[in-house]
Amino acid sequence: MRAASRRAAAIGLAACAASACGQNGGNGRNGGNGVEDAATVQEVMAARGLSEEDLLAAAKTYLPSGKLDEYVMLTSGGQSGHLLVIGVPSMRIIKYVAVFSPEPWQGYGYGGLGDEVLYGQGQRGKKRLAWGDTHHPALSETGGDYDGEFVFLNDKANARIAVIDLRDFVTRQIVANPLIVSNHGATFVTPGTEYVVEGGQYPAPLGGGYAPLSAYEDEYRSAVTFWKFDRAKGRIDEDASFAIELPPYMQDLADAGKLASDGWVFLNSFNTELYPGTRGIEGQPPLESGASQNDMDYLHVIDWRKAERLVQEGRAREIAGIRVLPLEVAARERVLTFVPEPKSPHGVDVTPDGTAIVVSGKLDTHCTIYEMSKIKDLIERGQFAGKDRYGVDVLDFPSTIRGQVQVGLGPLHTVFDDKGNAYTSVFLDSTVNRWSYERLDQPVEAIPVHYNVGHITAVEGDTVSPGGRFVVAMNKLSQDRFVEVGPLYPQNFQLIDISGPKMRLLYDMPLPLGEPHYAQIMRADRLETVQVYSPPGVNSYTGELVPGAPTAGEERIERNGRKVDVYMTVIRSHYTPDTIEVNEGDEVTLHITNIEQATDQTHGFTVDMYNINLSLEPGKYEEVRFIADTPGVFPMYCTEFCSALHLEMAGYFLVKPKGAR
Ligand code: CUK
Ligand code: CUA
Repeated sequence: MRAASRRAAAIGLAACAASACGQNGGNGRNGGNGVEDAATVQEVMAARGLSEEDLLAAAKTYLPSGKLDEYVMLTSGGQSGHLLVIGVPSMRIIKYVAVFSPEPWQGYGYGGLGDEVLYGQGQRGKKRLAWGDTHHPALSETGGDYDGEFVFLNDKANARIAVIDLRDFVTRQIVANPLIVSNHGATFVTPGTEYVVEGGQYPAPLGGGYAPLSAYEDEYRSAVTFWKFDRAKGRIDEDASFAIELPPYMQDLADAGKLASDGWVFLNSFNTELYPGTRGIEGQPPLESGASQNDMDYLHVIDWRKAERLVQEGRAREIAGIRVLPLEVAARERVLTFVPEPKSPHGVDVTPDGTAIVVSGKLDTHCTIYEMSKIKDLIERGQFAGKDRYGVDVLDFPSTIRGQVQVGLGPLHTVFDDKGNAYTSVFLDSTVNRWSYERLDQPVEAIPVHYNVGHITAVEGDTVSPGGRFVVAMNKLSQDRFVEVGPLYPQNFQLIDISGPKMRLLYDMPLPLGEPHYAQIMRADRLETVQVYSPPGVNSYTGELVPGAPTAGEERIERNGRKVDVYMTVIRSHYTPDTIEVNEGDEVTLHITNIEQATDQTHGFTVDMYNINLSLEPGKYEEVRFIADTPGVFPMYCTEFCSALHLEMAGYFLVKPKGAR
């Protein structure tokens, strides 16, 4: 027994299984022996047991020092509440962007101006929300292509949406949806980013409040919200936004139509059984099985342009401050139409040309491909197969489809390339399947992935002009892929080369920060970022120059009774002033400008024991307000190694105890 497993047993954990023990202990899989003497590629291959295919994969992903990635992948950070930026094809992590959770390196949530975004505008309920369950980032689009300006991100757990500005990758806005209590079909944008779409998931009384589960069918509802995006301001305009009331089915993923389907939004659903769980009644099945009885659920087909018009005509009523188009109006005016979809679907994805909608059923082995022209035609002609219990028209399933493609067990999500191919993640089979969405009779090619792939993402693969070349399988499980680090495993992102006639696996990347769901891959040259805030004194959370932000020569400490205002500048390698003395109980406001204008000259700032930490990028302004309630001597210092005299970049914050002379 190896020492490590003896210790694990001794502390009451299960001794690691044979497979795991072998793995960390040099079973040859990390194969390094002899490589130090290898002088040629052939010798390295022999020493490390690499095949030609391995070398090819390395050559396709490796970037020599100083070379940049062609693409950036923006991925949700799952339960971490962050957004991640990863270079493709190198799969190097470039940045975590703090969105719904505090992040000390970025000084987000530790006393500075980011607190207003994180703990101010994004709050709802009585508990302070300090995390998000992020699923789907959506890059802003112009004409159905990514434009590199903004990215939106949802928080499923608290029904919130964030706006991140891609000029500096800073979260500018968090909007809480007062109508619903959870979302999932979020975020998705219309092709011109007119709206950021947020579909609800678990129904509840609209606008909050209580209703017993016995009133589920009558009083519980869902909604899809169309958040109006004001591009010039870079903000969601809540007053110009609206929602559509939906039946209390559990809505799942969404996608916006484009080109041939522009003006429409598609939203999946499950639990058309309207089963609310056991309600504590003995013998009732759990929600899982109660919600999986019907053979078909409803694809929600939403005419958002018509909805927008009806709202402008005053047909909405206001709930919790949002204009909501009532379900009966949406049904009568055919803003909302249903198309049956195979049992408990998950992903709904519109093809690049907008002519078809691919729905993948978790409990079905097919992808169902709906034809937009058929759906539109039937709606226009008023030809319906029936109505649901809420009066929504239901189309005839066979009349709406282009066809079905058998892909395997548990298809989830589909993305596209530039050659008319679709790529579907197949969860239970653990494969990525390539098939033609134009010629449904073409054979399906499968490549195994490791393991249990959720979402899948392709280069610009959900736009009107996909880039091809790479797909990333976002796998849920990673056992036996990486060195074991305990029972919580990373996710495994696998980079797949799709450029050739056969798909090839290139790279495994552990993703150890939450469980990302969706990601988008964009050409890196679409980004136009700022390197410094100029002129100095910019609040990075508003993007605006702050009047009165301290500049060189204007540093001072102003006292007004119990209020102390400190106007400080920061430059290599000192704070001015570097001594602040206040009295216990004083209300202190620090106004700090990093007056550096040189690239990459970031300083940090902390006041020890006061839970304050700031990141001061060149030109950034920060403001911290707090009560000096703990007397004592507290070093303030720079938390970013910025110069040879970084350790000297410090000072003292002194709090004189009450009654001291
Ligand atoms: S997802 Cu949200 S449960 Cu398949 Cu888009 Cu992971
Ligand atoms: Cu400034 Cu370290």
